[in-house]
Amino acid sequence: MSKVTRTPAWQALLQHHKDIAELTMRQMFDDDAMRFEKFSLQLDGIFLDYSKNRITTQTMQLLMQLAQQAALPAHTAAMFKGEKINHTEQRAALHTALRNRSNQPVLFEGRDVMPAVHSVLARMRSFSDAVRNGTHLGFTGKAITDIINIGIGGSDLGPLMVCQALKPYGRDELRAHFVSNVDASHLVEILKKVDASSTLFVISSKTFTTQETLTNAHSARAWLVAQLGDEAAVAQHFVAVSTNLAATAQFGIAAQNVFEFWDWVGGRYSLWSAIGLPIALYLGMDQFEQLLAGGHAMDEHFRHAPLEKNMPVILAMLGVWYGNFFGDTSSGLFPYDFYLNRFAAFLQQLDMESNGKSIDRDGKPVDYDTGMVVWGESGSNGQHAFYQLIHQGTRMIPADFLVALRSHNPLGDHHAILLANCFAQSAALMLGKTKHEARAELNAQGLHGEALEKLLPHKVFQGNNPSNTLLFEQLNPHTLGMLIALYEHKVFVQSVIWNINPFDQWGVELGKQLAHKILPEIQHLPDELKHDASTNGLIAYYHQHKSR
Ligand code: G6Q
Repeated sequence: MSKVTRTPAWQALLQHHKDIAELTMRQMFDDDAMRFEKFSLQLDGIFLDYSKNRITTQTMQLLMQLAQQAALPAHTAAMFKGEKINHTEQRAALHTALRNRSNQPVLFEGRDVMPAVHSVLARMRSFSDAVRNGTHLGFTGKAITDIINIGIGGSDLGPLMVCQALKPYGRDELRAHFVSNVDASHLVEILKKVDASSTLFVISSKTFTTQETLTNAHSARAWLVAQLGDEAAVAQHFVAVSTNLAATAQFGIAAQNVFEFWDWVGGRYSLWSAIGLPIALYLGMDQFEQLLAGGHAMDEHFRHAPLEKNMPVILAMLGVWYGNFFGDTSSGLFPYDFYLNRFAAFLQQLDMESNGKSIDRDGKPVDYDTGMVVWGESGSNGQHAFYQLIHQGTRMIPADFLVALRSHNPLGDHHAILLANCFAQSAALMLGKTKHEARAELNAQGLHGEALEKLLPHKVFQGNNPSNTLLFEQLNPHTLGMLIALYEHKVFVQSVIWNINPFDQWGVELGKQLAHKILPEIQHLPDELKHDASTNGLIAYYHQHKSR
């Protein structure tokens, strides 16, 4: 038995799960008029309703005991203190320092990292100001109208999601585009939309060795030089964001055009660093700093609020409850907000890359489940597609609903309808529809006898599907910063319970290695292929058929 499953709280939760597995939320709401007040929390304009969960007061107490017994407060302190908690890479995880808005120093290996953080932020400010106010011009003297970020994974998803989420804070004359896929179609389709003389490329790569990014960057560079007819144009149109200054120099980007960050910033936690440069360019540095301030506000809450009043801890422990005790394998994220279209994709990386681990911190295989599959998309679209499975499928899928109280586009009844749909779905998932209710409904529609009995089972909804609802005033940079940090810390808390390292990603590295090995064989068929029969067969088939 592992350390985690041996804890008294884990053992008690196993028994408690048996005790309450049959309880319905419908019943629990009927029995307790204060349930909503009891299981909800408000923080700086974000309101969390977690009353629609399969929990009692005792459940929450036991979950918080589990967090204590897993030494969560000590692990949290270690992260904020810059200890090398990413032990497989011997790195700290100090993304919180990037958004540290206090005057407190943050030490890493005995040195305060804040002066370096502030210096890069100051460079981001002066560069983004210069681009936005027309001081930094293209090679032919034109103002920049289009920014193209070239990066992938952590060097793409965060800035892309934020730029989309905060579109109302951008301005029409400056557009942000994101190229990540090595499939040339991605780059080509975006290049069709822009004019080289007013386009700025931001090459974002922590390592500056990622095949997809470098391939796209080289092609973009060739395109720009061809369009503007002069190699010298590159200096005005290319900047880089990286920790690998030797590689950016080798690519030909002058030192003054490189924005640095550090190996204590994980890729999927890097939007707060210079990787956020496209955000600063697109929205302006003031808005970027508001985003940082939102992240910092959540950090302060996470560090100092008691566990039972701590938003990331509550969300995390509910996830543990469903994943480890109910055996759920996936969780949904449904923002009822068009601008949060890419939030699920961002969270998918954050959560699944961080907690998709099966070896614990002591190097032993875990004997319990870790990260769940995270998926979702914005509502109400999902209602017309996959929600059916949550309502009437065989699996329980805990879900988070996110919705703003005020829309950026108050048009007629649109927002009221959006809210109504959001609230109605979480209610329906919780309540379901009993046989009795379904029968009454069919009766009212004029159906009786055998016909009714035949249809009846199909009209019953089991309900009791848990969800959280996060309400926020309006999707602004501060709120978004809080929401992102909320989920970052949720993921961290779960990693502590599961005793795994959420900050490495050897699976990503594996992909990077394998592609390098096969590429030469795609380019030229060798005399002998030494992979498994399927891979050999695919490579051979490609060579036989490519010319047709
Ligand atoms: C993130 C992962 C991964 C990474 C990309 C891009 O945490 O490590 O998604 O961000 O593979 O890596 P580079 O930024 O080094 O190009």
